[in-house]
Amino acid sequence: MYQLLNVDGRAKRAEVSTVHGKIQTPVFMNVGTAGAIKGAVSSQDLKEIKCQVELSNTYHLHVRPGDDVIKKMGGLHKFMVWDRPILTDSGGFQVFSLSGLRKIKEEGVHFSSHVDGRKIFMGPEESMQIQSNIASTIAMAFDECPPYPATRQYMQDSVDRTTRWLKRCQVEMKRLNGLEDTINKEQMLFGINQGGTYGDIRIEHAKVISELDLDGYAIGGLAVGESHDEMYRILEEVVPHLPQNKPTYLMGVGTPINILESVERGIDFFDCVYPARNGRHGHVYTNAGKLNLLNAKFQLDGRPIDEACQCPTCRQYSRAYIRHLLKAKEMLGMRLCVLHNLYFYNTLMEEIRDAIDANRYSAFKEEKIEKMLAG
Ligand code: PRF
Ligand code: ZN
Repeated sequence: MYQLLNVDGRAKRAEVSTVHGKIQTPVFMNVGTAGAIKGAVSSQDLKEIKCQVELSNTYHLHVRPGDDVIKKMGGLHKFMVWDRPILTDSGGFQVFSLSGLRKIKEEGVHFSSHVDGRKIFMGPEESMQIQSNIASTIAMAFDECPPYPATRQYMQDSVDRTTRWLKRCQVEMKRLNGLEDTINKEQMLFGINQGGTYGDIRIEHAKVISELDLDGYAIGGLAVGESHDEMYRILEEVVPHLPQNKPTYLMGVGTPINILESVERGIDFFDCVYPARNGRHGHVYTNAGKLNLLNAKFQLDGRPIDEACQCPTCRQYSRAYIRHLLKAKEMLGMRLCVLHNLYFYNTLMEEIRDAIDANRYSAFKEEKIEKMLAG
């Protein structure tokens, strides 16, 4: 259930109700691909750094430990000790980006596992079955994320197949939610809009999938190599054709500036590996831009990463100490940077929500971006 709380231009402030509690949007989902945020971050840490939604991957959990294991252990919430919402990506995108040889057919995709090379088949029904076993709060439809660039003909054929797959996902999800031994019988399903940078294909696809009355709508196939301006143009064209009374989710995006710009174009949900990945490399975000803590100038710097930050890292540790840990390859160095970065993103989303509530989003966005670029 999507309750719109305020609209400021095209920016939306809403509350999404789920069986695992309410989600305040706009929201950034913290990526824990295989059931854990990389960098030794626990589920308890996630609460401390204001994470509302954890995101995991169907493909990774199917390959290891196996969704049958997760089901036997009572579902992913119990398994990873996390009681807030979990969104699972469908496997489509990961199959395309991770596995070597793959063959796309009408029934689904044949590919080999990146762990042991074992042959695996995944189609819309398999993806729904795996996500039902994982028992996430929100399941994503099984789609193809076409490469960039792709010819118009390839794109049209791919989008048409993604539509047929979506209808099969919807039928299968309804069936699974009605089964006696399904863990989460209220699992939600989000459809995914595709079409690359072809505005007309995207709009037509958005209209078709909007008819299906899904629980939410994602925009996939962006941030795959096109320019930021092209991505923003597509959002301006497509978002108005998606249901305004449902959540919209921009998959795999992005930098703080990408998020600020996309909220202004009507997006509610985001996810991205950047904060965790950058943190593991000692690259940290501040309100005055990014810092590389490996830089020699931080050797004797007793200040926290960001003076204004209230995260568990900044409340106690100095730049100099964290730099030392990173240099010495101590795991704690990565962990402290990842905690800070995720807290930074989650706090940015809080500020975004406050600005929309106060009808000052546009001015807030301009100020925020100016400061980040000045650093
Ligand atoms: N499809 C799915 N997951 C995704 C994408 C997509 O297109 C993207 C594209 N940025 C990220 N994650 N299923
Ligand atoms: Zn901090």
